[in-house]
Amino acid sequence: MPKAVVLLLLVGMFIALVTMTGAIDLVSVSAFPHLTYTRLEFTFDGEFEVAQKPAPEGGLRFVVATVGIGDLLSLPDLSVDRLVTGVSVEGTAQGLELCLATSIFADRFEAYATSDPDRLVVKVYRKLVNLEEYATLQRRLEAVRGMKILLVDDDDGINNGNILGGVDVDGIYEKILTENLITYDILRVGHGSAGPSYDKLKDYDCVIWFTGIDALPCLLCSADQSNLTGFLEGGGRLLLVSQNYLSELGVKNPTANLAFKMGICKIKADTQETDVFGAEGSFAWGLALDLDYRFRPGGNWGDGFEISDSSYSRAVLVGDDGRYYGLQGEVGRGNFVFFSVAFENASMPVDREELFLAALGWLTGK
Ligand SMILES: [Ca+2]
Ligand SMILES: [Ca+2]
Ligand SMILES: [Ca+2]
Repeated sequence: MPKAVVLLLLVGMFIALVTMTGAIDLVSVSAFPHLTYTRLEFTFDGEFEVAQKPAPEGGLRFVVATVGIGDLLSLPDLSVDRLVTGVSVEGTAQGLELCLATSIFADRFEAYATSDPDRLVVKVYRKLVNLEEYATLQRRLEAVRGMKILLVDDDDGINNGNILGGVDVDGIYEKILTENLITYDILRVGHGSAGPSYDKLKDYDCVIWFTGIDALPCLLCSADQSNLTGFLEGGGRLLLVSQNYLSELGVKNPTANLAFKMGICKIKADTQETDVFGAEGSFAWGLALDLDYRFRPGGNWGDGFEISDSSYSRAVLVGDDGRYYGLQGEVGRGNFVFFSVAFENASMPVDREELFLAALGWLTGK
């Protein structure tokens, strides 16, 4: 037998052995009720495969191919939840069956897996039964569509000319805008170049500017910052998404930069916070973002910050660590929304879209 074949056989046997002995357990089930959805998290102690199964009796049913229930498993009490009324776990021949009983208020749902810890996250959304609420959302969308929008792709990705290490995240923004029938112009900032001039910006009602994983020296250079400040002072609306603006800014010349005008005073760089929530009283109230960072291009180098006591800006996103990760406010006659997290890495596309549209909707209010 050739050596290569023997090696392949040995590798095959090894893989089979690992698969046989690699049974994993479901170790916890948690529920997190929110305003518009209920989120359930099933945490396993290893990698799992899951498939949805038809549930003729209603609700949702999933089968996890690798069987096992951990010793300390306790199920959350969902007796007062409006969307998910119960959860049950049962071992069957096909694998572990997870069943969620849903109420008549529940509508669509989404499920996705995350690693470290290995979790199955299921979100069950509230039905939009309220016509007034629906009309409000439609009016918001109409207002957003009414703006002349410039999308500034400053992620320093491959399509910006950074062919040796760029990661493009522009597709995420284009998809949300296109799917919601929001028209826009796009401008790609070339690798190593500054962004659009003030003269270019002032032709638009709204500028959406994102920097992806871009870092120094051309992340958001002083020309970009003064152009954006001029745009805001003249009455422009800005949505800025940058996970590295604050960390690269550091402490140099804080009085002259855009962050200072936004009211940001203290920065904690690159916290890698993974759970951020909509702040009460902001347009994001009730939303939550899971920010994955281990297995995604583009990392998660979000920066936490505080705002000065004299600032009228308001927190939009707050992290588990109590720091701010998003801000809304006014500069001159204009208004802005700033996210200091890798918004592109949100595990749940529907959260990302909801937050993005809520931000644009809030900008139209000025
Ligand atoms: Ca790009
Ligand atoms: Ca740049
Ligand atoms: Ca950063």
